[in-house]
Amino acid sequence: MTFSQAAFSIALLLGLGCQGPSAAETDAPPSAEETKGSRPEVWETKGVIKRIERDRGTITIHHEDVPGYMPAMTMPFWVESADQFEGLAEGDAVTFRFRRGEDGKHFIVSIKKR
Ligand SMILES: [Cu+2]
Repeated sequence: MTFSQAAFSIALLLGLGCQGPSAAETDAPPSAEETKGSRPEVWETKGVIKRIERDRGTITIHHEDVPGYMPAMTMPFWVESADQFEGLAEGDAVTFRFRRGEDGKHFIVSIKKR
C-alpha cells in the first residue's frame, strides 16, 4: 500500500466514524444550564400553526413531542418581537426554537417554515 492509499483509507475510516444521529443536537447552542447538568434553556421542535393572534402576541402551535420536556400538544407561544409573525400563516408547518420565560410563558426564539 502506498502512502496515498493509506491516507485515503484513514480518511475514509474517519469519515465513516463521523456519521451519527447527533447532527441535530450539535447545532444547538451550549447553555449554562447544560453545563450544570440540568435542562437546556432552549428547545427545538416541529409543529403546525393553528392560530395567529397578533394583538395578543401569540402563535398557537400543535407541536411534536419535545423529548424530556413535553409531549405533543397544542399550546400558545409568545413571540419576542412582532417581526416573527412575518411570512407565517395558519396551517403552515414550521420548525422552531423556544425557551421558557420566568412567568411560565414559552417564547419563540426562532421560527421558520419547513
Ligand atoms: Cu407544549
